[in-house]
Amino acid sequence: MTGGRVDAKPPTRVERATRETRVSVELGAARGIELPVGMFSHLLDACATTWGTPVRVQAAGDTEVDPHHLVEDTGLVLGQALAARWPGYQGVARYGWAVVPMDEARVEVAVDLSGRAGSWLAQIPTGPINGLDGEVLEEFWPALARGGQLTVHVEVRAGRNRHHQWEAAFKALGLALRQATAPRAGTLSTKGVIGL
Ligand SMILES: [Mn+2]
Repeated sequence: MTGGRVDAKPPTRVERATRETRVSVELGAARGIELPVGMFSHLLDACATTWGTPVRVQAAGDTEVDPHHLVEDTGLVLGQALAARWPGYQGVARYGWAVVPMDEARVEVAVDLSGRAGSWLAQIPTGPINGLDGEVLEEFWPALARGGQLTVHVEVRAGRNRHHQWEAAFKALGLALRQATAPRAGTLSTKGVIGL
C-alpha cells in the first residue's frame, strides 16, 4: 500500500496514563510506532502500513511484569482514537473486511464500526513469538473493540508459523479499517443511528 490517506481533519490524539502504562495514539499526523515490545511494534507497524492513515503510537509500561498491560492498553487507546476521530462513526463506510495471506498463513478480519463493543477470535495461535505469547496478543482485540465501541472478528484460516499468522491478522485489520473509515455520505444504518 503506497502513501498515506490525506483528509482534511486535524490530527486526533488520545492519551491514557495509569499506574501500569502510559499510551499515546495519534491519527492523521505522522507515522511511527515507539514501544518496547519488538514483535508488537512490528505488528502495529504492519497494521499502519495497510491502513494508510498515519498512525503514531508511543507506549511504555510495566513490561517487566508482563507485556499484557501494554498490549491491552494500546488496543484500548487505539480504539478510543478511532472513536474520537470519527465521532458516532458518521460519514464513514462503517464495514470493512480483508483476507490476507502471508506465505502459508491466511487470516480474515472483519470490522463493523457499530457503536457496540464485541470481538470474536477463531483459531488464533497462543504460542510464543520471541517471548511474546499469543495469549497476550489476544488481549489487543477485545480492548480495541471496547475502546472503539466496534465489532471485530478475526479468523486464522490457515498456516503454521505464528509470526506469519499474527502479521497477516494485523495487516488484515489495517485493510479492514481502511475500508471502514473511508468517507461515505451519511450514516450507514437501518435505524439511522450507530450505537446501542
Ligand atoms: Mn514480519
